Amino acid sequence: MKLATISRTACLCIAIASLGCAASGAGPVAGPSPPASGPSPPAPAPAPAATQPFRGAPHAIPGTIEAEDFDDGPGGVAWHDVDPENQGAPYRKTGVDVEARPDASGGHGVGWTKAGEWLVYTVDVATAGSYKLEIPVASPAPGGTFHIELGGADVTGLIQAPNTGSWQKLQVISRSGVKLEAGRQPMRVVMDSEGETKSVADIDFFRFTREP
Ligand SMILES: [Ca+2]
Ligand SMILES: [Ca+2]
Repeated sequence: MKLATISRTACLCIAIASLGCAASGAGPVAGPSPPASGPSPPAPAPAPAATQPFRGAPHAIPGTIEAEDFDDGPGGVAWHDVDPENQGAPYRKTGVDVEARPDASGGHGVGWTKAGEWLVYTVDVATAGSYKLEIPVASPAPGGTFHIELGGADVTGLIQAPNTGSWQKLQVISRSGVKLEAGRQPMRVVMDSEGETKSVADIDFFRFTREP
């Protein structure tokens, strides 16, 4: 029983020492909470997600927009790609698959396109009105579908990539009567479905010319 007594005494001593420590202010002392001075200030609003035109200037319409010259910005903002790697040429450091090809305008195009992917291009439309749109694509079998939005509106409807005979053979597909509003705005190319190739199509550029 003597042991138990000592033990109890030791516990009491430790307890008293702890209290003494807390009371002596040897550590940081939590004082009373300051009186509430009203609601805390609102957190600063996050900056709006924005993209920057590739090479600094928006793409002019009428004009040609290289598929590989999508906006600068992070994934999910300037582009979306289903795999994080660039499967192709080291043209840019993003997840978008850019291919080098000598038959393409600018020596490059976008390839390995998959449903659900999209690309944003800041454009500046000089004049509102009706435009013809031409797009060179390549696909060795019936390809998938995609559409193009300007200022958030679908201006093309679904565009079907044809069988051009080979990944190495570009064929220009076109749309007439594409109605555009004037001014600087985002153009978004959206990959909607894959074809027999398990891809949408290889795409070289988007060319807009004014229609009468
Ligand atoms: Ca990729
Ligand atoms: Ca190109």
